[in-house]
Amino acid sequence: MPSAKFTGTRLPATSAPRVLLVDPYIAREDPMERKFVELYPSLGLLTLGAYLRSHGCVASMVDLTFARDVRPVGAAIRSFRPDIVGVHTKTLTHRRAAEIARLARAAGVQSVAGGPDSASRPEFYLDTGFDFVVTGEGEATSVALAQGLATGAEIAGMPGVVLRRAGRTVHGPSRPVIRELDDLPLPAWDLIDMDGYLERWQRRTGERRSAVLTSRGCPFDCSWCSKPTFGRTFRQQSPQRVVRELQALQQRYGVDYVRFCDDVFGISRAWLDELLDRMEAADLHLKFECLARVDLLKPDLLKRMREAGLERVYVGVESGSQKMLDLMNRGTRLAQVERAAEALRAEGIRQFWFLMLGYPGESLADIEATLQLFRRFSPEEYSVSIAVPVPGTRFHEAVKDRLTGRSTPRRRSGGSTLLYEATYTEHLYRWEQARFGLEAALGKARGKLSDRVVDRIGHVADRFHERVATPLLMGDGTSEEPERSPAELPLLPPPRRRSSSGSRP
Ligand code: B12
Ligand code: SF4
Repeated sequence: MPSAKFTGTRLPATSAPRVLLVDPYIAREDPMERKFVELYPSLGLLTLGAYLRSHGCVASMVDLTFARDVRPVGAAIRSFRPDIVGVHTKTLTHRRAAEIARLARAAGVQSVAGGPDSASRPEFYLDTGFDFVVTGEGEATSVALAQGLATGAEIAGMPGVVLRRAGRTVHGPSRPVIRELDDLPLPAWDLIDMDGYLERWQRRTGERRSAVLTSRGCPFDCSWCSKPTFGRTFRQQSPQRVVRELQALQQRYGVDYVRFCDDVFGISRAWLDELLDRMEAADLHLKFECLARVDLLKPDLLKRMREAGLERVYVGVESGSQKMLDLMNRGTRLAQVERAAEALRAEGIRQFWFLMLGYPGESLADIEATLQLFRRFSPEEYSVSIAVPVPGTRFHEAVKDRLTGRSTPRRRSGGSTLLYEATYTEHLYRWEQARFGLEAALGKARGKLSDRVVDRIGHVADRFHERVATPLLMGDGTSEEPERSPAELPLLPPPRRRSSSGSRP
């Protein structure tokens, strides 16, 4: 399957390295999947597959998304006989990844981990049985690794590779990022069961939905955001290249709805205008959704985007308190949130808000401000989670002496596990989450019930919250954190201030 484009040292055809890529995510094991997670294939693995092929390797892939267990990996190792098994990692799937590393080892095949989780903690993955961890962008490193193994070259010290030698962890230097994203081949969709994804979407929504990435990285610097792979670099594909990918998805797979998966979509207005022009000129008639920054969502742009097919926008609102937005180094103003929410409503575009509770420095008054903002704008969809201190972030650095010892959120808790000793108890944050649930339900009930009844229920719930729930759930000896200015709060090396704003993926 090696294709025409090749820039490395070409190996004799017979020795083309064989790489088996694995996505260990099993949807049926994920209780969140039914509620929130929308299924899309891993674009990282599909791009790796295409890149490996175009650089003289033979690539195959096992996507466990629709599987029951890891057995398809064992079968593929036997039939495809790879030289190396490469596993995509997220924290959520770390146990499955370890199981696959063991399977590979038992079959006498070496394994390599790559992706956000192994990039954040390579030692952990080497401990669980992987021979190598690739950090940073994987394209050039996987080709170098596969070719190095095939030719018996020394891997220790190879850029982007972490491994063990005589019990010692050896980190290769970091590899420069790919400057020109247009040089990357289109994702190798044929490596997976695209119809499995598309038919599932069609049954659920009537649309054939797929994901597209137009950029890598994010130049902003929110205190809790982990960016192990791309760091603060930011690179974009050209609008022409994006349209080529959209056309390929439409022509080959009948895709009619696209999720732009960029951390922040359309950071440059000029770029976005050109993309919209080109989508129009290509007569794509696609519907789409994206995640955008609130200060980007200007009324005139939203009108254009809606006319071009925009249906839903994910907005990282996070908090209704300016003090908290500043502590998070979001760079956003509440006034921008309000203007964006109004403009989205005016254009009839669905809004999905991300909200966060439990960030250091947050008082009950700040939570209340967030609830009031939520009440005022009543977004169509939302997710309210308890802040997770991810290793490598300034938030984690600030609370690392106060971690509860739980390593990851319990999935069944729906993003409600408190992983550090915050101002209040986990019960209190869960109660606050429930209040957002009630608020959303009351919002939906308006129109069906009279406003008087809805207001009455809201009023009773507020009284219960103040008089019963809060005193009960504050925890032993925990009292409401006194109001302090952000400068007084115990937050970590002060972030470099930015003039621009950002939002969470
Ligand atoms: C799009 C997206 C989604 C989509 C699609 C998921 C999918 N199937 O990939 C949806 C919305 C479904 C989703 C869901 C979830 N996501 Co998500 N998602 C993203 C997002 C924004 C982009 C992913 C992407 O395409 N990146 C671009 C590609 C090119 O990068 P990449 O995948 O990292 O791959 C490169 C390298 O990492 C490396 N590499 C990757 N794999 C491998 C394997 C090998 C062998 C090698 C050598 C190299 C290698 O090479 C690749 C090319 O350079 C990222 C943030 C981000 N910027 O990456 C979060 C992110 C990956 N998601 C995250 C999370 C937590 C989730 C959920 C668990 C959230 C939830 N609500 O439950 C679920 C898990 C579902 C699942 N299927 O796994 C976290 C993962 C953190 C972690 N440590 O685990 C991220 C990093 C966001 C964050 N900062 O918190 N997600
Ligand atoms: S804007 Fe989004 S991706 Fe960028 S730093 Fe903030 S949360 Fe992370």
